[in-house]
Amino acid sequence: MIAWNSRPVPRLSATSRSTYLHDTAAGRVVEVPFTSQPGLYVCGITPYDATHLGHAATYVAFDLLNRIWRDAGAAVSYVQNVTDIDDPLLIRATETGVDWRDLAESQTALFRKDMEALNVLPPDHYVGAVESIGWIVPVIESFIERGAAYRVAGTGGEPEGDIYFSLDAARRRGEDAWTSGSISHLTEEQMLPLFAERGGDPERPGKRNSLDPLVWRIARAGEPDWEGGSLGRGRPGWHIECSVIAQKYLSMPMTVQAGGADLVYPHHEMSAAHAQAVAGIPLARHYVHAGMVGLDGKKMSKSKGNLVLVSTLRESGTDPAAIRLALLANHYRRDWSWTASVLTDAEARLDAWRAALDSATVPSVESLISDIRGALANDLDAPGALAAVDRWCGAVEHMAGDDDGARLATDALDALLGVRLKD
Ligand code: 5CA
Ligand code: ZN
Repeated sequence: MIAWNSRPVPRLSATSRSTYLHDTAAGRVVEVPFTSQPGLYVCGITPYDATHLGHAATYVAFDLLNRIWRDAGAAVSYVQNVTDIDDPLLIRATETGVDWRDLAESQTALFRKDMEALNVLPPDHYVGAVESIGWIVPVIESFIERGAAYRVAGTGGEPEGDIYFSLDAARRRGEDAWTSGSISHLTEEQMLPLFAERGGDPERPGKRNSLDPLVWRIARAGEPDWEGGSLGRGRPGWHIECSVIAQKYLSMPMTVQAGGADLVYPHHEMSAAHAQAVAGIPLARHYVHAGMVGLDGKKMSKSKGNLVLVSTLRESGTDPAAIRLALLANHYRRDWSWTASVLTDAEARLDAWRAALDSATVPSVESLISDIRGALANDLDAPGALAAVDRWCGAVEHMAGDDDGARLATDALDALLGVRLKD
């Protein structure tokens, strides 16, 4: 798939340095030493309600990681998927009477525009589930051959041939480090309701373990299906999609697997289990998760009818740089709620920064850059970085003179925070 366009990123002079990130699997902030070619995978959208502010907050958060790695001189490999075939997409298409392909295409197009407006750097590989099916099928075939996956009989109106990954088989092979709470640290009792809520089917008769995830859904009348070799026609499960796409484009283990906290279990744990079963190598060195964004204290979801879309704000004339600043004002790991004042505060801040940067006599830009870098390297502390810019802007003197400093500061805000004061 084609990603979106990147605005040129100003280059600042920099030296390599470590980043500190909260790793969900480790349960604490860990040092991520500098590597010249880090790999980053951020789970992409299921294209049916793009792009709400929760999605946007997650992509802006990991855009900061991409930016600070690049600033430190790394050649980042960034991969993102689009879940362009899955049950929720088909359900929405049926509900709205739209062809699922048109829904996916139009929502992905909208997402691209939103990301570009928010100045989120595009992934190097932007990959759809549909275009990955040819790589996924042989992986599942090899699971079956090695007893890592099994077919379930047709029962209760379901056809025969759905294929599930066997957690118990993985456990017997000693791969349970990746299947039993290694990332989420949940007990099986805690996993069960989450598994059911997040696309799993614990009650499906014939499964060996109720937490086994679907890897291949055999063809059904009225649903799209693809050639599946010895699996039979069908379509892939969700976790195998991200696992295979990540393994195709990134060297394993990748540096950081990222997404919202709703993906810790089962999605990231199962994707990691699949990767371990393929190659005996962990999927990622670190698993990093963004908090959930709500609206006025409630979870933002289509079913509650309380989605705030980036495109709606843009259409009503909101400056995308203000939306980005509003998202950055909340630490990525917190759960927080969008309110009208989050945006008005960001607009006021943007005006203050623009006014300060119009001035010619600015305090030391080196200290500003080092404060922003320091804050971001400390578990992507964007609010800390914004506070440093606020302080610096407060010390600007409004006098005529040489404006090289203002130019450098403007470049630094663009390169490190992705906030463009001028277009
Ligand atoms: N296609 C899958 C990932 S492979 C998916 O979760 N799609 S999504 O459209 O539901 O979400 C896209 C990304 O936004 C995911 O990383 C998800 O964790 C994140 N996300 C979804 N809702 C929120 C929210 N309310 N707050 C923060 N991040 C969110
Ligand atoms: Zn994913």
